[in-house]
Amino acid sequence: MLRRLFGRQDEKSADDLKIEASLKKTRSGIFGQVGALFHENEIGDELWEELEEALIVADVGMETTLELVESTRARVEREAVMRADDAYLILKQEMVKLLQPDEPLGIEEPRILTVVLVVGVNGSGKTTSIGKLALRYKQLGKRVVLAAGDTFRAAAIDQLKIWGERAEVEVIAQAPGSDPAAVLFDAMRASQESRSADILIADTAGRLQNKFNLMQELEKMRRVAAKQVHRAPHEILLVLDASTGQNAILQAKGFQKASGVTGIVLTKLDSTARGGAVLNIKKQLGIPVRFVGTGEKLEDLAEFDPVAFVEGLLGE
Ligand SMILES: Nc1nc2c(ncn2[C@@H]2O[C@H](COP(=O)(O)OP(=O)(O)OP(=O)(O)O)[C@@H](O)[C@H]2O)c(=O)[nH]1
Ligand SMILES: [Mg+2]
Repeated sequence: MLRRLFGRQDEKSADDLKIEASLKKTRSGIFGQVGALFHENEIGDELWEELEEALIVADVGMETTLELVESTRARVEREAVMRADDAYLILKQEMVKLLQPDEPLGIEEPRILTVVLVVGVNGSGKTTSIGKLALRYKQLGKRVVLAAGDTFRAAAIDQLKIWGERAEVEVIAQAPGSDPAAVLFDAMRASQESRSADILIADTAGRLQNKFNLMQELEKMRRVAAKQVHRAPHEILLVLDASTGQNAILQAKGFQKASGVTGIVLTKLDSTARGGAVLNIKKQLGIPVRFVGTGEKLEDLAEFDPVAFVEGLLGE
């Protein structure tokens, strides 16, 4: 039903199924009770109050919860909806609306070279997600090259090379300790010249959003990229661990300020019951979630889809 309302075919895509499966923990937690609220109650103050409580407990965040409940309630009243089932559908629609990105993802737009910079705190899943993205775009027929911009540890370069081998794409690296901006510069040049790549994805070292010098380093990478290719980096993807809750908002604000962020990769959705935080992230930051990590393997990545996400969260 939700799908039909958004003009979608009834068949679920492979990505939709991954999203649904990775939300199992979240769905069987507090979100499982949201559906029950609508099945057991008539429309009225009690229902709205209980819904508010449930969403706050489910990590949707106070402000986002209040807005979501208010917009649902306003529509129920305006449209003179009488049945709780129909009100439930309106809640789902309001959630989808909240999650809908303002613009489509720009990675596949035709350009000389698309440059994607991947940033985030330590251990959030950057390098893993880059391997997964490489496979995804390779399978879509793009020529993908990876740049080992995490020069902080030798092991980080090796790790990216391993993901490059798995996805069967080339990795351009320099010695540990090299300037990450120089690595990016060289990789961009190489990608344009002999390799004629379509997409260059650059890894970066994990860093805390409040470390000024390290954030300056990202800004330098961005400047260097912009000099080489018009409007590069075209996407700056912030990788957030789905289980970090409220701290994810702080991380996003810090990175947004220092390096700019165009989209979010939300990892480890499979290993947390806190998937509800996605609603809050979009509302508070206005940054769209573009991909979700649904496991540790190469193929465990899904392009984020609001309808599939809401269905995964609440059931159909
Ligand atoms: N379950 C699960 N684990 C994930 C996912 N994405 C990443 N991981 C795990 O998270 C851990 C950290 O992943 P990395 O890719 O090394 O993270 P990173 O951000 O590159 O880390 P640093 O380079 O040290 O900052 C690894 O154990 C990954 O297997 C995911 O979507 N689901
Ligand atoms: Mg890494």
